[in-house]
Amino acid sequence: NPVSAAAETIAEKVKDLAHPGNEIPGAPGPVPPPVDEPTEPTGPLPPKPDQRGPDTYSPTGQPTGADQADVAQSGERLTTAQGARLYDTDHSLKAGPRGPVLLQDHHLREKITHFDHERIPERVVHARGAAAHGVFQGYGAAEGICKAAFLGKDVETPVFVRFSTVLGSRGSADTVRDTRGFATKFYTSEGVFDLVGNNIPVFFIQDAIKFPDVIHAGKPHPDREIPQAQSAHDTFWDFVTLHTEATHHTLWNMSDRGIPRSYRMMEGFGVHTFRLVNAAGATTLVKFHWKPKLGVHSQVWEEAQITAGMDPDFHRRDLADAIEAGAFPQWELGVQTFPDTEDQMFQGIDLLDPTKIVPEELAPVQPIGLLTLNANPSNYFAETEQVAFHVGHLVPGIDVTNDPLLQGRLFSYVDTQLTRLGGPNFAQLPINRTHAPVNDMLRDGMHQTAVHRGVAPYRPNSLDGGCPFLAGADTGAYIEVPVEVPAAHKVREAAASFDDHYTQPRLFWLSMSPTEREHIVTAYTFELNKCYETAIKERALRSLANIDAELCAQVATGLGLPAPAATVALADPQPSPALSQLGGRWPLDGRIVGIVTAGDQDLSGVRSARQAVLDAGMVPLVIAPTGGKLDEGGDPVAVQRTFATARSTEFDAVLVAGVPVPGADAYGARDAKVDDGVAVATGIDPRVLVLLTEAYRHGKALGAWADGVDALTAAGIAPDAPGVVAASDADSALEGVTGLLAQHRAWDRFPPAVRPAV
Ligand code: HDD
Repeated sequence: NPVSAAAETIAEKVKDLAHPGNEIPGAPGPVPPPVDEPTEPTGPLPPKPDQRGPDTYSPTGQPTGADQADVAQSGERLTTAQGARLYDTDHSLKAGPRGPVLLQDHHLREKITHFDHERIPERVVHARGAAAHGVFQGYGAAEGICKAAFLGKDVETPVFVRFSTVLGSRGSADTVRDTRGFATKFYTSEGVFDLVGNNIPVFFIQDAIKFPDVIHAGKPHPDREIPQAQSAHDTFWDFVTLHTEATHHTLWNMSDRGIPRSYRMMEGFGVHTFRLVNAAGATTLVKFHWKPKLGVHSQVWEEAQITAGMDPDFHRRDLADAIEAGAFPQWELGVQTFPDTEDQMFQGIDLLDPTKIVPEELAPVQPIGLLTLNANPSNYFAETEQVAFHVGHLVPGIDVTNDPLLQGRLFSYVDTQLTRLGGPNFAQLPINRTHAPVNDMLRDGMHQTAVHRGVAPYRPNSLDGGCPFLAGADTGAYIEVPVEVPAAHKVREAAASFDDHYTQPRLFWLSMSPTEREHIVTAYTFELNKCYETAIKERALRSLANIDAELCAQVATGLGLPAPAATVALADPQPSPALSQLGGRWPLDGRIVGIVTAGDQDLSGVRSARQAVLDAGMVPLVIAPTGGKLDEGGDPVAVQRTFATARSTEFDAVLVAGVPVPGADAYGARDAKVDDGVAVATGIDPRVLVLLTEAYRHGKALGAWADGVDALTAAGIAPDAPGVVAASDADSALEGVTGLLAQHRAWDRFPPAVRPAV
């Protein structure tokens, strides 16, 4: 009987699967006895392709690997999504050349339908970003306090870093005044570790429950949806003056930290205190810092505003250009360490309060590894847009603390990504895939790309050989530190130590140089003058009075309002010199030097300056009246910018090549058409005058040789003014400028040269 023969075969096949309830009804032969639940492998396991981890396959089902390009466009012929080759993608299928389009055109419908769905929701915060691939190399210095494998000596870990602004939407400008995100994904051998930080070490709020409030206040007004990517409006200042805990972060935003020169020149901070665990189980509290090798540098406010119009992609371009040119940006990862005491305080500073820093002079930042960004993304959407960071992505050796802001973040990230990335399987997207083997029991859901095999995605099981098994501490499991939870009542309260909102803002203010203070005054004055409500300006002044009387008085003058007295006793904190950006000399990698020339005069000087700039690891951009090439005896010099496309804000320093005497047709002069007094008098193209005066106003190093000095003079810049090098030849002009550039700006031009009329 064929039925009982088939049953016999099946029974034969399952006889080794010792599982009660597996009996085939009516099947002959004895059913094997049940065994105990397995707890470890009983022998070598058969290979299980479904457990190789989703990173082993590309979304198109191709095995991935270093030699396997994970790209759709690798084939020679255009196809549909189903792989059918196409002979035309430019014409819809029509009933005759002038006839109606036919609904049956699958390619037309597929192409347009897919396009219609190309956009996904942008991030609710940090929508505007730029990213790069790189490598992190551990120094081994942290091994005594942290068992994470990627911190081991010379261990190299691939990373992906995304920088961002916070408030603006995806298409907003890069150089707005804002906090910058600095999020790093480490693809470690023990799983993904994300360090999701900012370029400012404190946060606006102490409890995550207020996050929607602060973001609603900072985003454009709900009625007109303006202003875009700015904090200079009533709702932002309404919130930060009503929540005095926001004073510290706001002060950092109003300082030069709010307008970085480049992503490559920003510090990064983990903000919260984290808990590290070593191999013996001992714990240490730490704060993470990223220290840029190029130093911390900023734009000046007017420069940032002009850049937002002239080149809204300034930071994105700067990062990509530097990496493409081989000027790989680097940061050292460092930690400030604190004993893991019961109260989690350090010298009176509450380590669980995210509005507080620990000055570096009290707890030095100890370097534990080096980050190098060395490759640009190949596809913005697939990588920069789809990357999903999460403060909860931790590896053994790194644990969280009870900081209430951090605790709320632990919930928010996956939650927002479920919507943004359209379902629960975004960990399978190539950019999010861990490089460690994956053995989860997460199944199905929207956009599932793994082809899981086996029948038992649950444990314990006896059908898939009992796999997977649990790991212990000795086999690399993530073990939460069993920190004692003090007996307490349920409350909606913060610790009393969270109440001091002014000592640290005062510490920051007192640590600033006079120039940086000037910039802070200008920033508050600008932003508050953009508010309409007098009550908000007055409240802001009351808050400033509690930081410093001079700061308050200067801003009050600019607002045309009386300066109020402080309502708290001003603290007397020790200033922290590490907070100031001024001082020091820094590498010049990737700095942009504009070389202005009126045409083909002194081309040998231009050539030599260009070469010297390149030799110094910087980028020379030749600026001439028109594009094309400047020729003089067969060795042409390419022009990168014309007088119409160049704006001072693009350059870190400007050199002016030797030109004919004033009054001649120098610099593409338009003296006949311009009725500006200076331009008419000198014959210098007015756009060159704007370029030079702006560069001067923004504290940039300026150099000129031979009669190029006349162009400076025509712009009202004395050859012996601070930060100006008037030389006889190109080489000495560049040498002087390089020396100035190492300090980032000609600081002695500020103040009072750019002191605004507040
Ligand atoms: Fe956040 C994104 C950094 C508080 C909720 N956050 C996001 C990004 C950075 C930070 C850098 C962009 C990551 C990327 O490039 O994809 N966030 C911070 C820091 C905070 C902070 C340093 C305080 C110390 N964040 C914070 C709180 C909440 C969130 C308190 C919610 C309670 N953050 C989010 C989010 C985002 C996000 C809504 C938006 C997009 C995303 O996560 O994937 O979940």
